[in-house]
Amino acid sequence: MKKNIVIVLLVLLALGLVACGGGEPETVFVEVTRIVEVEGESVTETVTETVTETVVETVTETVTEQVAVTFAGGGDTLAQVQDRGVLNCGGNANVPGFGYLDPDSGEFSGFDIDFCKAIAAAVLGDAEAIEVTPTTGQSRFPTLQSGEIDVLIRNTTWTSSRDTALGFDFAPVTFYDGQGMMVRADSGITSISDMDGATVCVQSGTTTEKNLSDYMTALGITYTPLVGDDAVATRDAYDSGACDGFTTDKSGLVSQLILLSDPEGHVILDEDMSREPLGPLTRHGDNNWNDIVSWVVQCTFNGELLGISQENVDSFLGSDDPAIQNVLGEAGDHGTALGLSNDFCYQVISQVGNYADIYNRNLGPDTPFDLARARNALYTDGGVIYPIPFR
Ligand SMILES: N[C@@H](CCC(=O)N[C@@H](CS)C(=O)NCC(=O)O)C(=O)O
Repeated sequence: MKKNIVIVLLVLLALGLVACGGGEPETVFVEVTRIVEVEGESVTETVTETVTETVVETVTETVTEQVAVTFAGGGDTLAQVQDRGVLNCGGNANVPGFGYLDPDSGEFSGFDIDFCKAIAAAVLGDAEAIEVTPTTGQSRFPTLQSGEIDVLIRNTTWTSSRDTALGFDFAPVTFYDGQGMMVRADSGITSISDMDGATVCVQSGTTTEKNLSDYMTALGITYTPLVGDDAVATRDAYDSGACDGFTTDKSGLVSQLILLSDPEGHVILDEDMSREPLGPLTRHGDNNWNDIVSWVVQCTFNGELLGISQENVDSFLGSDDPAIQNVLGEAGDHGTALGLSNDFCYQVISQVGNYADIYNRNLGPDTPFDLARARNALYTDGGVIYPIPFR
């Protein structure tokens, strides 16, 4: 029987949010609107934690609720971080290569975690002065809104609603991604158009859910979503055979693949179902803090372009090249303009590395992922990473 479920989550910040520029935390109301369209057979759909409804015929229903969220406002995040002596990053615990909590060591590692370390190196002079709060697709935005973390760096797609209504500002994209589909190698599925009637495992609170619906609708095929609350639940459902396909960002699929019980038995289809520009984000209301996060990312890009790596950075000190002097803080006031020391980018590169160092350490040929740079190569190598000049 034909069944389509489309869940659209619109989060609109109510009055008062725009006025949040000060340092004092305040409570605002977030209006959550979910539109559920169900066609066909009887379906029981949990719309929120507290609302369960049974739908027998085709309906379009809007459930609106007011959720109290403490919005930390803008404030002076730099001063707070420096007073605290620790950078609070929102991260991911379940995506090896990007953000992963090793259950044995209790340590976080990955590409996104390294950008958290890079900010700590720039702001505190110590890449290890970080505290990572693991977040799921659902929990990440309230965690940033409430001020529990200073920055969210966790495979999060830059979208217009997150950049506006949700009250965030993005820093430059650190990883250009696209949504993909994983299937069993022996399934005979070679493209998503072969998946009519399939069950697809997908995680809640993500761009992934909506993209899946849009993509399947455009192909004119039906499917049943099996929605997991976090990466582990979603992966486990697929691994147990409950779904024919598993969809998320391709970076996430590459990462989850190595955690399946039989990694060899699965393939990621070539198709890109969406654009997923992933990057760090900060709260509205603190432009300087967003500039700091942005210029830490730009520092890693510029380092790669100029050939300044973690290994050789000291050999560039005292260079005659103005571009290198500006990046390393030997010319210009690029650090003090941000409230940092002028050598902040030297600290980033020497303690954490340039973009290529970070990419290769976590995702490169010597890792289980061996992810080609592709779009994430510098523009000089055919990619779209285009460093903004320190000038
Ligand atoms: N980039 C997408 C998807 C991000 C996402 O949350 N992906 C999942 C699947 S890989 C994840 O990271 N889950 C980790 C967790 O819930 O622990 C977005 O920003 O909505």
